[in-house]
Amino acid sequence: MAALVAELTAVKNCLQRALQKGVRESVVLVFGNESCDLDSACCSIVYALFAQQKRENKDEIVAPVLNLKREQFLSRTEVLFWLDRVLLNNSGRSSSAVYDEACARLLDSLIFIDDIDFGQIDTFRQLKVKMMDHNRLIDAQKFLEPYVDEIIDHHEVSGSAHPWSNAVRTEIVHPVGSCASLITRRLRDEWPSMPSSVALLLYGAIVLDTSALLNSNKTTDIDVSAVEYLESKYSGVEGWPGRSYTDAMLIEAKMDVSRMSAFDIFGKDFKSVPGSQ
Ligand SMILES: [Mn+2]
Repeated sequence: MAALVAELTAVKNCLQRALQKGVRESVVLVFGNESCDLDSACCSIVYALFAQQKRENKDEIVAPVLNLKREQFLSRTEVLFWLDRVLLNNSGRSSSAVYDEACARLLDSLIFIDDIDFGQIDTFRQLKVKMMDHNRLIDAQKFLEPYVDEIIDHHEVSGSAHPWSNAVRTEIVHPVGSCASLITRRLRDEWPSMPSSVALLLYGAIVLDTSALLNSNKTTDIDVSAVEYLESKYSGVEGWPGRSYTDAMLIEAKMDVSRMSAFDIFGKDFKSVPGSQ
């Protein structure tokens, strides 16, 4: 499973080279929303890996972007826990132990918003932005609007006018418990061979967002189909955790604030996207 970390690291290195040397590359950035909850983080990573597989131009760099600053990420305890468990196969560690040195490689492989010098994007041959788990750019990222070419989201579209042109491919379905359910629905047809670790990233996000499909206020048929599909295809894979165990682990990890500073705790639930979850 660590193969995915190597893949993410390679993509990040390519992006950094392009940014530092002003190489005229074609770049696709796959953003989650700025809460960087488990849903956003997993959708961003999984969809970037998918788009990378499917790209026609093999020189194109497709990179997931975790939409918060690197220093803030340690407060997303359940995200770090899940990435550590799934991508580094650390099923034995308790959530409070995931901040040790073994995580350094994982953190190094991830791209955060402050890793990108947006002053350099004019040097790219082409830039495309894909928005996962949000459908409206925050003010600080409005400059990305001309580059947006795809949106997959489960939030309600606020405001009367749809801000996106017809050129933007949108799949905005509300209500759905988790954006990861929409991604699963898409990949079921378009990437049926996705590795089990990719499937598990999506599974954790859906299970946490819907309380293992038991939260009737959030769970929809799309979430149920997604979970049932993932379980039917992957639950026989070694290390695949059961539905309720997955939920319990993620809740425990989310509650684990033992390594967080007061600033992180204060900021943990801050979101400025209306309706983000
Ligand atoms: Mn979401």
